[in-house]
Amino acid sequence: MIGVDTVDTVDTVGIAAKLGTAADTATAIGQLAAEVGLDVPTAYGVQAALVQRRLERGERLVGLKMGLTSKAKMAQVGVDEVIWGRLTDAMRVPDGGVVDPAAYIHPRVEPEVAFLLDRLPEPGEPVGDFATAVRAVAPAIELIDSRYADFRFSLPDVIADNTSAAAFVIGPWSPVPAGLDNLGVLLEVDGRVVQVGSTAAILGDPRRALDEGIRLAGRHGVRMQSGWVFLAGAATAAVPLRPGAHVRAVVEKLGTAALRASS
Ligand code: OOG
Ligand code: MG
Repeated sequence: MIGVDTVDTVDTVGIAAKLGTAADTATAIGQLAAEVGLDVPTAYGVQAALVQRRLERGERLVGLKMGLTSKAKMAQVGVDEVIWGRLTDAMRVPDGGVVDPAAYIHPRVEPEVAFLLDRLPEPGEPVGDFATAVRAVAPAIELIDSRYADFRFSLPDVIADNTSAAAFVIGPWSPVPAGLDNLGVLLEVDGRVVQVGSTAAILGDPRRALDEGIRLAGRHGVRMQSGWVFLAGAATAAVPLRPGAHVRAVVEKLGTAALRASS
């Protein structure tokens, strides 16, 4: 169809409804990008429509998350491009809080570093002074739950699915430390260390994730706001969240974020 843009031929709202229902009913669906001809820009359009459904039922946008900013994550899911997604207030679980694993399809947890955003540069400008752009940093846990069967997806599939975002926990905020680029990261389940990494795994330095987030989200007209949370991406592979599990993410110098799964 000469002259017809994919954006016009793909039913972004219909695809978003499928993904939204999959999440609401904790029922996996098959991958759909290849079948409907979803490219990356259109997939971000589906993501916007998917999150719009949440906003229409009263949720608030509270931040952004980066995905696949570490090699460990890229290797785990077989997609090697940095991606970004949107966070709403309903996804936030208090530190030490409880989640019901049965509310998700195949939940996984991963250790992250969170930033509390302050004064951000104009679109297209580099972050410049990180301590001006970011008010505080914290250890965090992200709970991801791909809506696709077997946690398998292509790049446009995972973008459309809001980069598997499902829930997140932020530990105590600290002032921005001098260096963030080589802090030890542990993920513990029931007191046992299950993943070990370093913040260096996150694009060499998690501060780079913010530059990437501003650049990539800016392409879609999304501008981050003061007071928003920013998840820089997991430093290690994610692990399945089993009923009854006690999960802790420990980041050197920043402390611990914790989560429990009901049984
Ligand atoms: C995609 C989301 C990746 C991260 O921190 O790398 C992500 C997925 O693994 O399902 O959140
Ligand atoms: Mg993540």
